[in-house]
Amino acid sequence: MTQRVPVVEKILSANDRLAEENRARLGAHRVFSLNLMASPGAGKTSLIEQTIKSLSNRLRLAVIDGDIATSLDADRAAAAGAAAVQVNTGGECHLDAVMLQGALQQLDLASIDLLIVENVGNLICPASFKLGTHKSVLIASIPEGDDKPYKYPGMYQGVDALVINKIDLLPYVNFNMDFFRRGVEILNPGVVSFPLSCRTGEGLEAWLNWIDQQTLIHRG
Ligand SMILES: Nc1nc2c(ncn2[C@@H]2O[C@H](COP(=O)(O)OP(=O)(O)OP(=O)(O)O)[C@@H](O)[C@H]2O)c(=O)[nH]1
Ligand SMILES: [Mg+2]
Repeated sequence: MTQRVPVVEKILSANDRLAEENRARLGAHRVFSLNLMASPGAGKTSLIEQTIKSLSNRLRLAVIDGDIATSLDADRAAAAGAAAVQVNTGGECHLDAVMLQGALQQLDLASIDLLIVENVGNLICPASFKLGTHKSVLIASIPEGDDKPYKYPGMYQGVDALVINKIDLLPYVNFNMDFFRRGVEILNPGVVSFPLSCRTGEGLEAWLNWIDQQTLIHRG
């Protein structure tokens, strides 16, 4: 008789256990952490750069960047003024808890207040793999189109905050904000959202206040 082995479930539960360990490690050093997810090019690194520039005078920031290849994003985070570690997933479309564990070992957690993890650009796989971070944030961007909540529900459902980036492009793109927001509301009622532009700086203040507040709540 053929036996079915629930391999995927086992992988995910092993990942969950490691994610708990990561969470405990971060907690031991009072590091508040964000998992930033989005499609490729939505503006994850741009938002990280803006966040570092605005908050590094009062918070000690570190960034872990996940990409299939290159250290381009970690280089940008380092140039903006944060401690930065690049993880190359070698083809995997998401970070997982083991990768985060390895990256955490390369950081001096005792000298970090806020850790931002930039996940691999993708609206599917990152939603399935917990990392152990405290809050997850999704960045949507105007040129992606207003139908993305409907087409990628798993990602929109699980996040704690939503950034809507590139609002400077609203006059040039056919993006129906009401339609977009209705889709978000069905999946994630009341989720806090930050329409902003990393390019012009419009709306950034509210995002920065949220991070500040969350870091304060977490670190007590
Ligand atoms: N017009 C406009 N362009 C933006 C904005 N934010 C980012 N961009 C541009 O969008 C492109 C992608 O930005 P990144 O920050 O590299 O995006 P990312 O999500 O980190 O990309 P990957 O890491 O490759 O998935 C760059 O050319 C940015 O200059 C914005 O608010 N408005
Ligand atoms: Mg990036």
